[in-house]
Amino acid sequence: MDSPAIRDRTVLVTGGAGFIGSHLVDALHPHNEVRVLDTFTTGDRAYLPEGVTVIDGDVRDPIAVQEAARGVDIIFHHAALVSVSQSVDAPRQSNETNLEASLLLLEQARQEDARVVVASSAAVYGHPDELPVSETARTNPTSPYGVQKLALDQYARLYEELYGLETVAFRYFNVYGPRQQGPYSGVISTFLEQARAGEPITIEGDGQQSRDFVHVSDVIRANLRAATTDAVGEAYNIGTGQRTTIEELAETIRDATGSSSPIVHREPRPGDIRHSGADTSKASRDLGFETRISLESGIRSLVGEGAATLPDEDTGPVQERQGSGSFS
Ligand code: UD2
Repeated sequence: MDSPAIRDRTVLVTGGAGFIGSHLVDALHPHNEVRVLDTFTTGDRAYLPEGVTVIDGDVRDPIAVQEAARGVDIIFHHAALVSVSQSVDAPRQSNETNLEASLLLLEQARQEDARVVVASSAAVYGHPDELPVSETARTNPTSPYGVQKLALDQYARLYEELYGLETVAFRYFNVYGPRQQGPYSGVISTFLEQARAGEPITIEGDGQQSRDFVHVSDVIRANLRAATTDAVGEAYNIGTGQRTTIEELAETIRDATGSSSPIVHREPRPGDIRHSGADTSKASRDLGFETRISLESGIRSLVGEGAATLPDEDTGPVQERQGSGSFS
């Protein structure tokens, strides 16, 4: 899947200094006028290339959103409180950012007649009834985060139906890659950190639970597709279709790093989803979405981060800034 060129557009990336958002900014810059709206709470200015317009503000703030969205052609909405457990502890707080602010943004997009690509989540499915899970499967979120993402995903569809706003919702499975860091960053970055430090790699539960790990560069290509597709008003699974158990992942990471860390088990995470895997045939059919980065090559490139180009990669220049991957 070659990424269609997006050029000479005015683009807003909310959460543009964060993990997925900052890679998207790299892919869009410098051929477009790129704006970033970010609070820099978890995002990092060092990820942003020169020439990008930065609005240091909150997506809940109508003034900041108005300023950021003025005159834009496309909005990629990645600003969110991404922690599922935080949403369980403080549902209203995460609802404000994940849902209410998203509605504000959709309203602003109507004013500007801008296309909007929103970040939904595999969390909308909860414990899937069957695997791989397709977009027509029952949605049954098990956390406030999942409820918020489901509502956003449905609002995106409804805004297309009711108001003719061009929207696309992506239900991300487990995204990983360079720049994923911090306490809510996900199992791959946690295991990598543990393996590098020679500390025990901590599997929660028996390790037989499985996930569909998709590399952020594949996620970026999907976003670029969404910017130009005619298939709007739809939600799409974004994953690889391949499931990996957490135990296999721990072993792969230990081998790739050459670490002698022991693999240990601790208590399972309360409410953990047992298996998660995407049926990506809809995204493949409508968007021409195909993943390029296998989990093995994605992990290898993370282990050699900063040095290597991704083995399967064929687009874009090598980015030189801090923590950058090599794709665009
Ligand atoms: C992912 C998303 C989340 C939401 C959810 C929907 C990430 C980082 N999070 O949560 O935002 O969309 O999917 O279902 O992508 N684990 C260990 N040891 C560790 C850390 C994790 O064994 O040190 C296990 C954990 O118990 C779980 C699996 O690894 O079974 C994946 O955990 P995660 O936090 O990376 O992601 P997940 O699937 O809970």
